[in-house]
Amino acid sequence: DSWKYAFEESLTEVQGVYATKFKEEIEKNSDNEIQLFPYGTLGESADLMEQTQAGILQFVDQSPGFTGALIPEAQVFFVPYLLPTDQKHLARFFRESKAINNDFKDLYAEQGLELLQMFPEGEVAMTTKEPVNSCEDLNEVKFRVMTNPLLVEAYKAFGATPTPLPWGEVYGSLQTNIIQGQENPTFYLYSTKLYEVTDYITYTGHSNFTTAVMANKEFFDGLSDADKKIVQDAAKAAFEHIVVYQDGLAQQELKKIKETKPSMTVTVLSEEQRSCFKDAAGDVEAKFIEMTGDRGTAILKQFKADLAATAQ
Ligand code: 6CS
Repeated sequence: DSWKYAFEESLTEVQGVYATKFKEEIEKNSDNEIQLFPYGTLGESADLMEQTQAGILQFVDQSPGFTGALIPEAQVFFVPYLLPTDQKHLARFFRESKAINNDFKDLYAEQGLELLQMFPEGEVAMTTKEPVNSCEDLNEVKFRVMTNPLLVEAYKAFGATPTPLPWGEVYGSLQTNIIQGQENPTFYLYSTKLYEVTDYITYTGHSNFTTAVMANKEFFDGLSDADKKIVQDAAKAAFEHIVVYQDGLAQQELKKIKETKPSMTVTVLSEEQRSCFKDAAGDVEAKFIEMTGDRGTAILKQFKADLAATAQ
């Protein structure tokens, strides 16, 4: 059969590297064929999700940043400082976490989606037009976030004026000064040329970009057991592939940004400078619980237990 797989990035960005490996594995191990649809071919992230739920697409990569309204618990990724910055710890967490591999699977299933894999895309950095050395510097800054209610709350707690926008509007809105800041992992700042429309990169350590690959559940449930296993194994193989692929990627891409735009100011905030961002985390966590009730509380608890269990 021929299956369609859409994602939110280009073929050479992390989601594209994942999708390419997934396709290779499927095609190597079965007679099925995967057709890849990178960002821009089928619409914004929300459009891809609609098409997947309608069964037009068989596979989709949608980041929790855009899944918040559909699955409120998926907003847990936006509680600041919940995820570690250490890549090895993150990989172990995504590989072994019960919250990720069991609990979230059930929540996605309720929405007609078979969750295949969640994976990290790197520490998120803020890029802005003015320097950011503390929360005060975000005062009056219209800061673009993905369309996720908890991310809006996080940036409110950081002191900014959060502006939720789909990805396609970010570059132009920075260019025309409708927004003055946004956050994304380092590789993406380079690949999408965000450095052209912002002058400061700031690392606060508050978040790691997470994404999720899933299948239309009706389609997945209709597969033979052998095909189900091929799909699941391909998702795992692609995970291990992008973990290795991302080793050193952020440093490498940051170097390219500095070479291309020597005037770019890059700052890693000190512990002291981070304190107001860290202080905001408690409020955001409380908001998460307010938004998601008992189910969110249970996920958060499991998440923390899994993070502790995979710490070394
Ligand atoms: O900020 C965004 O909207 C985008 N960022 C990444 C790293 N991937 C896709 C997403 O649409």
